[in-house]
Amino acid sequence: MHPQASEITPRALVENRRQALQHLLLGAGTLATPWAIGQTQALGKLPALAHKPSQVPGAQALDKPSAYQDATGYNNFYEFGTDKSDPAANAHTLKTTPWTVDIEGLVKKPGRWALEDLMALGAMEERIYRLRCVEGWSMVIPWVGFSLAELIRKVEPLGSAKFVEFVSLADPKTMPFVGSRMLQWPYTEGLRLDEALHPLTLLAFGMYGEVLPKQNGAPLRLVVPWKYGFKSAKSIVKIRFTEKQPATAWNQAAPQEYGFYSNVNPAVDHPRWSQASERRLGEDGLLAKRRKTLPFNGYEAQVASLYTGMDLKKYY
Ligand SMILES: Nc1nc2c(c(=O)[nH]1)N[C@H]1C(S)=C(S)[C@@H](COP(=O)(O)O)O[C@H]1N2
Ligand SMILES: [Mo]
Repeated sequence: MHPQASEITPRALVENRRQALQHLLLGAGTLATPWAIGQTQALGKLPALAHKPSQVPGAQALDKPSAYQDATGYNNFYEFGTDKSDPAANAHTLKTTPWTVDIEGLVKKPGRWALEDLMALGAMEERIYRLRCVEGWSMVIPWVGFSLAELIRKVEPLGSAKFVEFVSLADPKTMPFVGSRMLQWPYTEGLRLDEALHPLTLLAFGMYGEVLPKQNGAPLRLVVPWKYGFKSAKSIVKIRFTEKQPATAWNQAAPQEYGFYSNVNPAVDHPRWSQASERRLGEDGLLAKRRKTLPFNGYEAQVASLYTGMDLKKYY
């Protein structure tokens, strides 16, 4: 379970701040960024990932990043269970080395990439993005990675390529819920090629200055900040370029609930609940108010032009 804000006593806060300062002095992690000084939890003690701040418009969120403990303790990663606490408890079995990513389909340069070669392809940047789950909670995470576009340009899509499909690992030996009837496995997602090429679409290898924790989709995942969280596939092993719109795991499971586009849209309710507001992780005390959900999750200025002329109620 992730801690309720109401459970954090003033004394615990002081204690945590003291620990954070100790970390800073010991040089662990990358606590030297301004937002991190106020972190109330220690970071994950995972290997640090060198990066610079991003210049991409929209990548410098105004909201304060969520506590590391919330971002890593309250997750959806159905390969490891359906409770929010399951991925943190179970994902330790995921084996992230060696790791390869296959580039397939309509590209001039298909092939298998070793993780290390992929990571060396672009300059690592820190991008502070909101991520909103379709279930009505959200968080703000300082991701580390680079635009997916850098990889796409390298593999040279053919003129016939119109969509990009992302395939997550599905290893029943290390992922206890692969095989459950929740979803069809492997977990798959997809974007239109122009969405995949948008500079905000991030190939993420880290967060909070460190490599990704397993429960957050190590060793690499997508982050598409203007879409509901399920579009951001974790632990990717295959990227396929297609002419036709690919099937996606959630769309196959419940097509009337999870469309292909799934842009965050407070005006389009989920069939079973409103999407007008959201609960920010770490702000769930009794008195905390829900936040109004923003169109395109707050990235309207950057991405709305991708959808001009489209009826986003029909293409939800
Ligand atoms: N492979 C895979 N990717 C996935 C999921 C999943 O179950 N399996 N869950 C999605 C959902 S519903 C959300 S909200 C985000 C959550 O990312 P986070 O755990 O880093 O917050 O991951 C998405 N990517
Ligand atoms: Mo989600």
